[in-house]
Amino acid sequence: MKVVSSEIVISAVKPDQYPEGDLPEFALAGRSNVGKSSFINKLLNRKGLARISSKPGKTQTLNFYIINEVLHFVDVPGYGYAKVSKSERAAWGKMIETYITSREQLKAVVLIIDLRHQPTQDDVMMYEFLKHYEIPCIVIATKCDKIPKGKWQKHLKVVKETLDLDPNDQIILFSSETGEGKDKAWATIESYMK
Ligand SMILES: Nc1nc2c(ncn2[C@@H]2O[C@H](COP(=O)(O)OP(=O)(O)OP(=O)(O)O)[C@@H](O)[C@H]2O)c(=O)[nH]1
Ligand SMILES: [Mg+2]
Repeated sequence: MKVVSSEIVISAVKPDQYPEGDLPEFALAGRSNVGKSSFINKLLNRKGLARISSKPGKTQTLNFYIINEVLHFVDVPGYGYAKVSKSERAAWGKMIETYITSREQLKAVVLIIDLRHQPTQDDVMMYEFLKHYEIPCIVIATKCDKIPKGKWQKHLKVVKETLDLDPNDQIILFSSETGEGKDKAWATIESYMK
């Protein structure tokens, strides 16, 4: 997709704040600090639209972005950040669950995984949660710039096996640094818009 416009619509914490209308929507999920906001910025060719931080836990609300007036991206707070209280974690769980299970416009979740490491228990739980609710999933194996190209396939295999990836779900090698996988990510997202 050639992006000609992108802007934030709203930072929401509850359903009555979600944007109205029926634009197809794609939500970003993944561990805190894995690169969800960087993925959005790379796809939109915008350096600072989605907030990025060296500190985990930067994104704390559901941030809705509108692209070319035809679709929404939703930046979701990351999971697995240790310095979060039990009550904050429960509030996060509730917010995500409400969004994912009730949002009819949600076409697919873009699950961001760090290609360098085996997916964590939280990653596996998130993937199983999505499969339980029959939400299509696009897995983005990011930070591939940190791994020599000759090892990409080996790492990809570990990610697929650990998640027990559904053959219907795409997995894409990606880097927000180099732009690797950007065209494939867009093509896959567009295939879910129809
Ligand atoms: N080398 C490399 N670094 C990346 C990549 N993607 C993200 N980063 C870095 O990883 C850190 C976290 O990126 P964010 O995009 O803020 O991560 P996030 O998942 O949105 O984090 P939270 O909002 O805290 O959940 C930043 O320092 C980014 O520059 C990538 O593809 N390659
Ligand atoms: Mg973020």
